[in-house]
Amino acid sequence: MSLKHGIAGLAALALTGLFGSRAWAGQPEPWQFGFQDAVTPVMERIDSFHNMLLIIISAISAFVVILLAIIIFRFNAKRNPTPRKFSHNTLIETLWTGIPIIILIVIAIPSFKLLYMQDRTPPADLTIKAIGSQWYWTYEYPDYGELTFDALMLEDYELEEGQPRLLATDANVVVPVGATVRVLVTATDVIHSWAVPAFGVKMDAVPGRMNETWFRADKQGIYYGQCSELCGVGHGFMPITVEVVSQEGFEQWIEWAQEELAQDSPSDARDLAVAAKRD
Ligand SMILES: [Cu+2]
Repeated sequence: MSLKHGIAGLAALALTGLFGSRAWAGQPEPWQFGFQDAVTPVMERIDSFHNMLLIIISAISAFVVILLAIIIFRFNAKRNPTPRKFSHNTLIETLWTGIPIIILIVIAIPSFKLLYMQDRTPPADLTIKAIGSQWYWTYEYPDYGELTFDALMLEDYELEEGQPRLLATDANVVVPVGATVRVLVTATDVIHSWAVPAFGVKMDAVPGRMNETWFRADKQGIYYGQCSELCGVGHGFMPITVEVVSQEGFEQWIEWAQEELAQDSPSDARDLAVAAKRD
């Protein structure tokens, strides 16, 4: 590989890291640099906020390193044997107080806007309830009557072509593309966390408490996430699979799911299923 190609490769890698453009949407990939591709407005803003912070912290680090280098080389005991002994400089002191304040304000404004955007659910087209248990998720679609189902991780031998290991589940959360989805998050036993990186969503699932978050996926596809709060030995094995489909596809799925998935889901059956998976 020539030097020119090497440098071009490095530059491409750096750009991919910064601005993220990858083939496998919705799941991590080997040697991934940066975030997964954003498919919601919230994640897009998280991406650009992250990129802005990266530029600011890189500039600050470079500035400090350059100052240190100047001090080490120009003002060491050999080159500068008799140091001047003044203290206080009004201009410099004003600058080193004022500039950091300005930098913090520049960071705080988009940060608060983003927090507010994540926190306020716009009028929702669909509500989903995600209930974390050791170690699987239960989903309810309260807009569609009794529709409730459990989603357990697929074991290696159950995987079909194209399903990622440790991320695919036996039942997917299905939502229509472009719909504002309110997600109510809670848990039955310990604290879990419902997180999907491509959506910019991560919400704690706390027993006895109902948390709320939202997403609007603007691209069809399958997006994977994982429980993101240490919840016991099965913590790494309770993934989240969200399938974003067309409106017609969603309506068909609802019809199918109401017949196929919405068993009365007694907890005994659920516990048996979990026990069988873990053996
Ligand atoms: Cu968990």
